[in-house]
Amino acid sequence: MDGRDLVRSVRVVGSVGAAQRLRTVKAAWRRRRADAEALPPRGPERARVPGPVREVEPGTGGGVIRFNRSELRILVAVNGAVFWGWDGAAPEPSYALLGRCPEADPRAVLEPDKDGGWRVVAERVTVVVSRHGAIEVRTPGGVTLRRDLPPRWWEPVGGGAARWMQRSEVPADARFFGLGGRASGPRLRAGTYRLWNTDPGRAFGPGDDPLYVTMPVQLVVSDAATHLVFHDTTWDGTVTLREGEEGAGSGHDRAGTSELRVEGGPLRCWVMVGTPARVLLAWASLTGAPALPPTWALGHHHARWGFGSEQEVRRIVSGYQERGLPLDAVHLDIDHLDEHQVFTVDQERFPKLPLLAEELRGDGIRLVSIVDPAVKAAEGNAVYDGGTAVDAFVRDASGQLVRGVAWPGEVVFPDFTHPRVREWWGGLYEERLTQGFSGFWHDMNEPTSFAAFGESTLPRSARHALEGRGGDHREAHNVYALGMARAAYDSLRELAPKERPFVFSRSGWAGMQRYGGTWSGDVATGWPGLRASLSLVLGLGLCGVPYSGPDVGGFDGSPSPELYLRWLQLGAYLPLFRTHASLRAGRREPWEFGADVLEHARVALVERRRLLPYFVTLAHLARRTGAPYVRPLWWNAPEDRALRDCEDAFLLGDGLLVAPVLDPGADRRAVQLPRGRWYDTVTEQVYEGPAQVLVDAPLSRIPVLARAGAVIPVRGDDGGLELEVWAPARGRSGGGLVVPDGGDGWDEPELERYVTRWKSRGKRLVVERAGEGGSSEPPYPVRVRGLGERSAQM
Ligand code: NBV
Repeated sequence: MDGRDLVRSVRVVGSVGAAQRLRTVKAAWRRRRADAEALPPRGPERARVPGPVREVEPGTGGGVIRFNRSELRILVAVNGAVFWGWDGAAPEPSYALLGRCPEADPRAVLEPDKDGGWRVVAERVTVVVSRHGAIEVRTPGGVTLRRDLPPRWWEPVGGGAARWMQRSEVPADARFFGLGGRASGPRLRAGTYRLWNTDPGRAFGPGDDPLYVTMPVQLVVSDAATHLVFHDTTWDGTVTLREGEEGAGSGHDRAGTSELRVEGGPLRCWVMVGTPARVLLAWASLTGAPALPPTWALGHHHARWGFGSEQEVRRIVSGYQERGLPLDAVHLDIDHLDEHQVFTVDQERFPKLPLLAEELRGDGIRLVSIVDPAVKAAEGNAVYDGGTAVDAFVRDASGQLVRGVAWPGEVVFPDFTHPRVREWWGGLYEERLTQGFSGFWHDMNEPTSFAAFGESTLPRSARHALEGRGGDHREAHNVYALGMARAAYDSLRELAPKERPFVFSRSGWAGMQRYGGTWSGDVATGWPGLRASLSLVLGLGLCGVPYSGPDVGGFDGSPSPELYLRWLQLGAYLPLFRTHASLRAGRREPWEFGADVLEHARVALVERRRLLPYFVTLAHLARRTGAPYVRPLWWNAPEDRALRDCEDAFLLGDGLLVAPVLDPGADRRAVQLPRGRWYDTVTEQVYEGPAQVLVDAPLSRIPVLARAGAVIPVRGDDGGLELEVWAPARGRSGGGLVVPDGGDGWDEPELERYVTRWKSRGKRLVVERAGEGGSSEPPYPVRVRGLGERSAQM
């Protein structure tokens, strides 16, 4: 920590000193008391299972199967997804779907199965329901992908929310992914994962769970097929996973299991079956297309808690400019606010913010503002007064405002599950736009309320509108941030209609991609934190949230020069590429780690800028298809078990394979290659997959391989678009998609398709644009690489 940081942190610690500590003690007691009064401990409960089947009522796309003690509604939708809900639960209302429930597929019919069971046969999946309510999901070829045992409910005898449990079996070879952002993945090993958005309260590593974004979304990959299952309930719960074991041909396989226990809410789920790409497409069609970030948001961002003044922001920006290092956005944290109050500016330290924003914009750099949901509970604070006027803040069961503690001191929390509150809150972003901000960074929205003991969030008994249905925080907690993101996104579309909103949010839930992305949160500085960064991005992508990235360098402490560099090199290939650190952390500017690191960091930053058109293309493809930019290696070959178990490398789109260095002291690393020919993009050395190869990884770069035949749009030296083409193997062809940058508005650029193939018996490589009226010359300069064909000595 240097002198400046020390002074700043002393100032903050001083201000969160004794008074704040006392508030957190009081708030914790208040929380405990409120819950004890409004949510008495569970008394005697009655267990229930569906019992035997009684009657069946076929309907379009499925029907209703009545059991003695429950009824099951099944629906096959036109996008191939299957829905079922127990106790008659329907797909809507749903925060994940938001009115997007697809139509029923009239071709799917409910018909009798053997042993008194029933089945629905659809194009891509068959669902078989046994006479006691076990449900099997099978491929059209008849392989079972998932078997849900009959569920079990526990109902309080005196009434109230029923808890429930659903146990499922998956094939012995299956691997689990998803459940939101998990630090210990992307492959989720045996363990219990909680479904409750949580601020861990300190910098986290791979052992910390849950984190800020949890989702009841599992992606299960097995030899027979991939399936995604989404249990559409926002309530607190746990998922206990255990991978299966194969009996090495002995016929004694042990199935993998997943046991979901939820504290209340409907027991209903969606299942999608197919290839990973098909499944993610169906998921995006169900929960909404990922928002397209503005182009500048695909560049490099520099953030810092504790810039502390306009001068410091200028100093950092000049530092980048003087050294010729690309920079596209600067983020201002809570230290630019007036006493940490949301939608204010500290006029002493940031007296001319709009001017600063304008100057930066002139240099192609955008300003992003942090936005916390907690509002200082003080009359005279305009946001508090405005919110009070529209009755915006969360109340307890007796109708009193719920008071918590956050950075500004005693605070209240807007209820984002009320449309009126969202509208009011959304309007507040106008002030931010006037200050010159172009993007919004939602923090502390799990929501977090500091507490000396117990959970750091609102009382579970706190009341929420839940779109008019009414309920408490147990149901609203996990969708709190989703509502905040929706409020911001919807309003920004009106306030600044010419630009696509840029909103990213620490917490969220299924469907959050509609409004933007997320970031790692406070990932701990250290090699395990670096690994966790990749786990989060991959896992979130498989839950339909393609835009995310870590705090490059880690949130706390001081990374070694090597760790900082390796983090920056990884970050350069992730969708959100942002350097950020805590108030008390050491420096994070590329020039603070010595001359060598600066030069290597420059290479990474310049390469990111060169790849910007590729990122733009991937962002468009994510929006149109649901496919994440960053994909696990098994994306196109889920049946390849070696790839399925590989967690330290990823595909960036179809064309590149990135193998970050995640361990100290490495100057080469093993890379598991998918099938086909791959080129090291720096040495052009050729590798043939499937294979595990050893690749050079000097400090100056991490290995990035290009798929033979790939067409990658890059930024040429003149700033225009160029096509980088990696020669297909002789006799083979290749290609790639390009979506040109249509600016930051709402224009829909056309998707361009390029093909590469050998002609004249392997003497000439042609690159053509494929169109409806035949092929044509590409309208951009083309650079072919990999023609030297240097094979690796293996
Ligand atoms: O606003 C301060 C920090 C922010 O820098 C960080 O990125 C968030 O994850 N914020 C958390 C609140 C304080 C954490 C100790």
